[in-house]
Amino acid sequence: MELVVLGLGSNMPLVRHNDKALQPEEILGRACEALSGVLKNFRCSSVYKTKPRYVENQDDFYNMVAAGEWEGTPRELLRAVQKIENWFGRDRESVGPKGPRTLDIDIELFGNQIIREEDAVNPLYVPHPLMNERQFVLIPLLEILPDFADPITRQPFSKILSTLSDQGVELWKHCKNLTTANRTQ
Ligand code: PH2
Ligand code: MG
Ligand code: MG
Repeated sequence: MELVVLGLGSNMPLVRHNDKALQPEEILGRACEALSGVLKNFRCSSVYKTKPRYVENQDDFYNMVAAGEWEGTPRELLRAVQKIENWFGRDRESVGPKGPRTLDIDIELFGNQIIREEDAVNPLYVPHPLMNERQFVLIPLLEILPDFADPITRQPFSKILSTLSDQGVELWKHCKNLTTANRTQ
Protein backbone atom coordinates (compact mmCIF):
# COMPACT_ATOMS: atom_id res chain seq x y z
CA MET A 1 0.00 0.00 0.00
CA GLU A 2 1.43 3.37 -1.01
CA LEU A 3 0.24 6.89 -0.36
CA VAL A 4 -0.30 8.41 -3.79
CA VAL A 5 -0.81 12.04 -4.75
CA LEU A 6 -2.79 12.96 -7.89
CA GLY A 7 -3.05 16.32 -9.62
CA LEU A 8 -6.42 17.04 -11.27
CA GLY A 9 -7.14 19.70 -13.85
CA SER A 10 -9.99 20.71 -16.15
CA ASN A 11 -10.58 23.70 -18.44
CA MET A 12 -13.22 22.46 -20.83
CA PRO A 13 -16.90 21.55 -20.27
CA LEU A 14 -18.01 18.04 -21.06
CA VAL A 15 -20.88 18.16 -23.54
CA ARG A 16 -22.94 15.00 -23.68
CA HIS A 17 -25.90 14.07 -25.85
CA ASN A 18 -29.31 14.91 -24.37
CA ASP A 19 -27.72 16.08 -21.17
CA LYS A 20 -26.67 19.30 -19.55
CA ALA A 21 -22.98 20.11 -20.09
CA LEU A 22 -20.77 19.38 -17.10
CA GLN A 23 -18.63 22.39 -16.17
CA PRO A 24 -14.95 21.93 -15.23
CA GLU A 25 -15.58 22.35 -11.51
CA GLU A 26 -18.38 19.75 -11.65
CA ILE A 27 -16.10 17.39 -13.54
CA LEU A 28 -13.51 17.67 -10.75
CA GLY A 29 -16.14 16.88 -8.12
CA ARG A 30 -17.32 13.82 -10.05
CA ALA A 31 -13.75 12.68 -10.63
CA CYS A 32 -13.13 12.88 -6.86
CA GLU A 33 -16.18 10.71 -6.24
CA ALA A 34 -14.78 8.13 -8.66
CA LEU A 35 -11.31 8.33 -7.11
CA SER A 36 -12.69 7.93 -3.60
CA GLY A 37 -13.90 4.51 -4.75
CA VAL A 38 -10.42 3.33 -5.74
CA LEU A 39 -8.18 4.96 -3.09
CA LYS A 40 -8.37 4.24 0.64
CA ASN A 41 -8.42 7.12 3.11
CA PHE A 42 -9.14 9.51 0.27
CA ARG A 43 -8.76 13.25 0.77
CA CYS A 44 -8.73 16.23 -1.52
CA SER A 45 -7.69 19.85 -1.53
CA SER A 46 -9.73 22.92 -2.31
CA VAL A 47 -10.26 23.81 -5.95
CA TYR A 48 -8.08 26.58 -7.39
CA LYS A 49 -8.67 28.69 -10.47
CA THR A 50 -5.38 28.95 -12.33
CA LYS A 51 -3.92 30.71 -15.35
CA PRO A 52 -3.09 28.30 -18.20
CA ARG A 53 0.59 27.45 -18.41
CA TYR A 54 2.73 26.37 -21.42
CA VAL A 55 -0.11 26.87 -23.91
CA GLU A 56 -1.45 30.22 -22.77
CA ASN A 57 -4.25 30.86 -25.27
CA GLN A 58 -6.76 28.56 -23.63
CA ASP A 59 -9.31 28.98 -20.83
CA ASP A 60 -8.31 29.18 -17.17
CA PHE A 61 -7.96 25.83 -15.44
CA TYR A 62 -9.57 24.50 -12.31
CA ASN A 63 -6.95 22.49 -10.43
CA MET A 64 -6.84 20.47 -7.24
CA VAL A 65 -4.86 17.66 -5.63
CA ALA A 66 -6.16 14.39 -4.21
CA ALA A 67 -4.39 11.77 -2.09
CA GLY A 68 -5.05 8.29 -0.75
CA GLU A 69 -3.67 4.80 -0.42
CA TRP A 70 -3.37 2.54 -3.44
CA GLU A 71 -2.94 -1.24 -3.24
CA GLY A 72 -1.70 -2.06 -6.75
CA THR A 73 1.31 -1.20 -8.88
CA PRO A 74 2.03 2.24 -10.37
CA ARG A 75 0.99 0.97 -13.83
CA GLU A 76 -2.31 -0.26 -12.44
CA LEU A 77 -2.88 3.17 -10.89
CA LEU A 78 -2.11 4.82 -14.23
CA ARG A 79 -4.68 2.58 -15.94
CA ALA A 80 -7.26 3.35 -13.25
CA VAL A 81 -6.85 7.12 -13.55
CA GLN A 82 -6.86 7.03 -17.35
CA LYS A 83 -10.10 5.07 -17.22
CA ILE A 84 -11.62 7.88 -15.12
CA GLU A 85 -10.22 10.51 -17.54
CA ASN A 86 -11.90 8.63 -20.37
CA TRP A 87 -15.27 8.46 -18.57
CA PHE A 88 -15.16 12.23 -18.47
CA GLY A 89 -14.60 12.63 -22.15
CA ARG A 90 -10.83 12.96 -22.22
CA ASP A 91 -9.81 12.93 -25.85
CA ARG A 92 -6.05 12.59 -26.31
CA GLU A 93 -6.27 12.52 -30.11
CA SER A 94 -7.90 15.84 -30.98
CA VAL A 95 -5.91 18.28 -28.79
CA GLY A 96 -2.18 18.70 -28.23
CA PRO A 97 -0.44 17.46 -25.08
CA LYS A 98 -0.84 20.75 -23.18
CA GLY A 99 -4.07 21.98 -24.74
CA PRO A 100 -7.62 22.16 -23.34
CA ARG A 101 -9.01 19.08 -21.62
CA THR A 102 -12.19 18.01 -19.85
CA LEU A 103 -10.18 16.08 -17.26
CA ASP A 104 -6.50 15.49 -16.64
CA ILE A 105 -5.36 13.31 -13.75
CA ASP A 106 -1.60 13.20 -13.26
CA ILE A 107 0.22 10.93 -10.85
CA GLU A 108 2.40 13.39 -8.94
CA LEU A 109 3.79 11.04 -6.27
CA PHE A 110 3.69 7.30 -5.63
CA GLY A 111 4.96 7.05 -2.06
CA ASN A 112 8.63 7.93 -2.20
CA GLN A 113 9.22 5.83 -5.31
CA ILE A 114 11.16 7.15 -8.25
CA ILE A 115 9.78 5.62 -11.43
CA ARG A 116 11.18 6.15 -14.91
CA GLU A 117 9.37 3.86 -17.34
CA GLU A 118 9.92 4.78 -20.96
CA ASP A 119 7.04 3.64 -23.12
CA ALA A 120 6.19 5.08 -26.50
CA VAL A 121 2.45 5.09 -25.86
CA ASN A 122 2.17 5.53 -22.12
CA PRO A 123 5.37 6.53 -20.34
CA LEU A 124 5.30 6.70 -16.54
CA TYR A 125 7.47 9.23 -14.72
CA VAL A 126 6.95 9.71 -11.00
CA PRO A 127 7.44 12.14 -9.31
CA HIS A 128 5.80 14.11 -12.13
CA PRO A 129 8.78 15.79 -13.85
CA LEU A 130 7.14 19.26 -13.84
CA MET A 131 5.48 19.26 -10.42
CA ASN A 132 8.15 21.40 -8.77
CA GLU A 133 7.64 24.28 -11.18
CA ARG A 134 3.84 24.23 -10.90
CA GLN A 135 2.10 26.36 -8.30
CA PHE A 136 -1.16 24.77 -9.44
CA VAL A 137 0.17 21.48 -8.04
CA LEU A 138 2.27 22.58 -5.05
CA ILE A 139 -0.27 24.97 -3.50
CA PRO A 140 -3.11 22.39 -3.28
CA LEU A 141 -0.65 19.62 -2.37
CA LEU A 142 0.65 21.57 0.63
CA GLU A 143 -2.91 22.26 1.74
CA ILE A 144 -3.47 18.53 2.42
CA LEU A 145 0.15 17.37 2.98
CA PRO A 146 1.98 20.33 4.51
CA ASP A 147 5.07 18.37 5.56
CA PHE A 148 5.80 16.47 2.34
CA ALA A 149 9.20 16.60 0.66
CA ASP A 150 10.47 15.84 -2.83
CA PRO A 151 11.54 12.16 -2.83
CA ILE A 152 14.48 12.92 -5.13
CA THR A 153 16.07 15.98 -3.51
CA ARG A 154 14.40 15.62 -0.06
CA GLN A 155 13.63 19.35 -0.17
CA PRO A 156 10.30 20.18 1.49
CA PHE A 157 7.69 21.16 -1.10
CA SER A 158 6.97 24.25 1.02
CA LYS A 159 10.54 25.39 0.42
CA ILE A 160 10.33 24.65 -3.32
CA LEU A 161 7.07 26.60 -3.57
CA SER A 162 8.62 29.59 -1.83
CA THR A 163 11.13 29.96 -4.67
CA LEU A 164 8.44 30.24 -7.42
CA SER A 165 7.13 33.55 -8.64
CA ASP A 166 3.40 34.20 -8.98
CA GLN A 167 1.65 32.08 -11.63
CA GLY A 168 -1.93 33.24 -11.09
CA VAL A 169 -3.32 30.56 -8.76
CA GLU A 170 -6.31 31.65 -6.70
CA LEU A 171 -8.46 29.75 -4.24
CA TRP A 172 -11.77 29.07 -5.89
CA LYS A 173 -13.63 26.92 -3.40
CA HIS A 174 -13.47 24.06 -0.98
CA CYS A 175 -14.02 20.61 -2.41
CA LYS A 176 -17.75 20.04 -1.91
CA ASN A 177 -18.46 16.36 -2.26
CA LEU A 178 -18.77 13.20 -0.25
CA THR A 179 -15.12 13.34 0.72
CA THR A 180 -15.43 16.62 2.61
CA ALA A 181 -15.64 14.68 5.86
CA ASN A 182 -12.19 13.22 5.18
CA ARG A 183 -10.46 16.50 4.73
CA THR A 184 -7.42 16.75 6.93
CA GLN A 185 -7.89 20.41 7.72
N1 PH2 B 1 -2.09 21.44 -17.46
C1 PH2 B 1 -1.41 21.39 -18.57
C2 PH2 B 1 -0.94 22.59 -19.26
N2 PH2 B 1 -1.15 23.80 -18.55
N3 PH2 B 1 -2.05 25.02 -16.78
C3 PH2 B 1 -2.73 25.04 -15.63
N4 PH2 B 1 -2.93 26.21 -15.03
N5 PH2 B 1 -3.23 23.90 -15.05
C4 PH2 B 1 -3.04 22.69 -15.62
O1 PH2 B 1 -3.50 21.65 -15.08
C5 PH2 B 1 -2.32 22.62 -16.84
C6 PH2 B 1 -1.83 23.83 -17.39
C7 PH2 B 1 -1.09 20.11 -19.18
O2 PH2 B 1 -1.42 19.04 -18.43
MG1 MG C 1 -1.88 14.11 -17.75
MG1 MG D 1 -1.14 17.37 -16.76
